[in-house]
Amino acid sequence: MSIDDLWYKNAVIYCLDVEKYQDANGDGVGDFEGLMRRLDYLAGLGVTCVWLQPFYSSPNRDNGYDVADYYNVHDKHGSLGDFVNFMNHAKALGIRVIVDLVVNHSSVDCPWFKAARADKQSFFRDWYVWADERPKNHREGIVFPGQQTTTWTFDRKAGQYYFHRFYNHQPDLNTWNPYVRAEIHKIMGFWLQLGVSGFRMDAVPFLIGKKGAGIERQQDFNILKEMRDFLQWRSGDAILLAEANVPPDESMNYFGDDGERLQLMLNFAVNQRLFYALATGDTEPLVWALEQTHKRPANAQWVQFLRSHDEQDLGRLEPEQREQVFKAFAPQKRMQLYDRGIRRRLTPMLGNNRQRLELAFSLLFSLPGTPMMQYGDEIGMGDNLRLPERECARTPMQWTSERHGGFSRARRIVRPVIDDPVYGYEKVNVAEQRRDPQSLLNWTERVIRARRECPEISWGDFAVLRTNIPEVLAMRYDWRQTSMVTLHNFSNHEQKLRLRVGAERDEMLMEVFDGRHSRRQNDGQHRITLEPYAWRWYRVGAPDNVLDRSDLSVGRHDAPTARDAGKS
Ligand code: TEU
Repeated sequence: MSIDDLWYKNAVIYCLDVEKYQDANGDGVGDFEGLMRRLDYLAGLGVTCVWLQPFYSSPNRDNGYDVADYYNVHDKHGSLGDFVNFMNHAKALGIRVIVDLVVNHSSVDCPWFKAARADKQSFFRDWYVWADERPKNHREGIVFPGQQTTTWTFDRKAGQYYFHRFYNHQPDLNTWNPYVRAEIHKIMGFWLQLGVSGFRMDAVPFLIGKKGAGIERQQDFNILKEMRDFLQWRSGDAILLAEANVPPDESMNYFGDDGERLQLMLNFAVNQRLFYALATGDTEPLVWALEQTHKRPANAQWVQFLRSHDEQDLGRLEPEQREQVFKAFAPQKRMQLYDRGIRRRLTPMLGNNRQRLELAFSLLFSLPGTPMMQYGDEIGMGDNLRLPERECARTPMQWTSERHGGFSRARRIVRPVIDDPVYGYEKVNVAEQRRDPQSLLNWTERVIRARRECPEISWGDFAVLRTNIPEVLAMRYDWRQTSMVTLHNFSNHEQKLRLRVGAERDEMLMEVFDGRHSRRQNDGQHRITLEPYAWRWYRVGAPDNVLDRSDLSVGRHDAPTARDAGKS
């Protein structure tokens, strides 16, 4: 096996919603035709994998996470034919596509639910979760506090209560029913046949849970193994990426001890502590999360991300830590959401400060794992807090300074494009930033290029290096005969760092971006001055070593061993 076979390890994932990306037919809603025309933009940026948020037939009461027909494209985005055209162009450009698999629940508009509620004897009745009485704990486990008041709602047609972990228009599927499991496989098979490279699995901890009134917490991880087996019989190199916001010590249950379940998991543990570190300069909880998520099977991988399409969840921080992040990044109540998170976009959270944005992106692209970016962050898009809940950060992509930011030529569009004086489309757009060599867009493109040339980060083992400055995160990556070192200064102060690298040939550190190399001092340490919020990526060793390793990235080498891949 070569490095290219485990393509997801060194991928750059870009998450987008077809509805908000590009409208080609002028009806005000983004579509596959429009997205297809923008694929060359994504290829130019260096994206290797696109994650599409739900584009299926849906009443769209939760941004498409309420699916009515799992086997179709919503007609506002085009037809299945347009989808296949889009897939074909993505393939031609070498871009892989993964799609959201939302099978913890369906929409109330799904024909399965319609049949289930209409008739107690229906084959579909047991596809959902029912109770005659409303369970006493029906307020426990609500996901959207403030918007959702219960997890059990009475359905008059059915004459019973149904369970819904999320909004009441999203009845939970009974995933312990073998027919439901078979249907999930069928859905996967359908989209695999159309060429997708895998799935971002929504709400995995809930999906595998046993559901019902008065049932003790019980999870069936075998569901994940069954899905993985099915997936790989149908398409050997396809992947499952889990959205599972669970404590680090539960993560091996999702990967499986021998990597037999899901290949990828979003790293929520690191994500929350990363924002705490950005807010306070205190890197200790981040180091803890990195070390806690160090262990993984050789074929598995963490996905690192900054902001997503959801709120910035801070629910796993200590209350006082959470307060500090709120104070720094969301000081007004209207910027916060669900008592646990922040609903703003990345750039406004960081005060539109270029140094801090670069620091955040440098971390995204150098923390151990596969980076995933949210559409629009590459140009520093803002948010519109007048829009409700999480919608504020889901506005149309800003392409040009024309009307609606070049997203659509329609008079009215699906959501207003941002038009405030700081983040409005006239100032912040792709066309403008293309012309400016120093723009965030061009800078991001350069970082992605560098990142793709650094398989040590995604394939190697890593260690956090202890230094004299607690506000600096210093890391070393080792893979085969090469090593890298990254430094990130979370503080607003210049720092004089003393660093012991502890790798072979560490007398020279060769900086990847600006060429400010470092030579080891007689006492065995490097002395490096870091400006406020500065970051550095170094290759360890003199330039000949740099040449050696370019040979490693072209895929002529064997599969990693467990030792290579950071088994601890
Ligand atoms: O989110 C599932 C989920 O569990 C989240 O609510 C998560 O716990 C929370 O946002 C903390 O980050 C997914 C989608 O990402 C979200 O947009 C949907 O609303 C939700 O599923 C329901 O389908």
